[in-house]
Amino acid sequence: RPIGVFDSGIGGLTVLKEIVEQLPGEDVIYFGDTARIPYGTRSRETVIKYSFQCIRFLLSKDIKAIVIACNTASAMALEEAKKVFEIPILGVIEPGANAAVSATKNNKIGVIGTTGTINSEAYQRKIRRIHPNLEVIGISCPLFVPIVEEGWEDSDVANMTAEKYLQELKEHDTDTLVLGCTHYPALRYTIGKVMGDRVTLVNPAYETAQSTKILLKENGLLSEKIDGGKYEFYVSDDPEKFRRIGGNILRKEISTIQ
Ligand code: DGN
Repeated sequence: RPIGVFDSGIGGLTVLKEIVEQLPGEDVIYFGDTARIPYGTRSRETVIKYSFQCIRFLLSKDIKAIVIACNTASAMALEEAKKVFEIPILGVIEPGANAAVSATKNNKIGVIGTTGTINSEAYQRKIRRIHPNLEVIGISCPLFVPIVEEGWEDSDVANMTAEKYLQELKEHDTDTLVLGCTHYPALRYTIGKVMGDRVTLVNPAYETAQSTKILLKENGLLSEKIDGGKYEFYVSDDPEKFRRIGGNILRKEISTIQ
């Protein structure tokens, strides 16, 4: 049976990409809620409602586990979803927080994400719960998502925007930075350049694929195939845009979208 992955839209393909690389034998059904993106500016109630609808859609496809690829949905809806649905379910926050705590040497961690993710304090709380003495600074970077969706991730605009958003983290001498939004791994070269070599960038998409493997193994659900996973895509609007930008993120052509 496949793994179900959902996101507010296209960005969650950065998580799918890691699952494809790290778990090549797993079949995946991906749902992108492109009609209702962005989740990042919506209230907690709305994000929970939308996330539950995404989960119910995936459950209708007979999946074995769910990965919430969207940071905003993970921040606001994961705990609620775990109470309601019995299927193994994983978000991106905990894997990202764990990796950040392991990486920091000076105990100063920065987290960047949508306004919803940062204001929810989900990363900040999770990190402090793992290690109460860490300093965590959260900065919302709402302009990064449209920059990536324009394909401008390595441009002057991206560079200037990153300089402005990340200034405070540089002043605080943050040595570890969590890329807490699905789109931000696409900006890692620009962000890395602005933050400097000393700073470790944590990609929750990568960490989530690692945690997915562990979750499947613990539940005896790991596929017996070692490669040849099949991928099915569903979107709630604009399949053409999904194909164009999504193909770019996945670095391969998305043939069927429903
Ligand atoms: N997928 C969202 C996230 O990771 O927070 C970003 C896109 C959005 O809904 N704004």
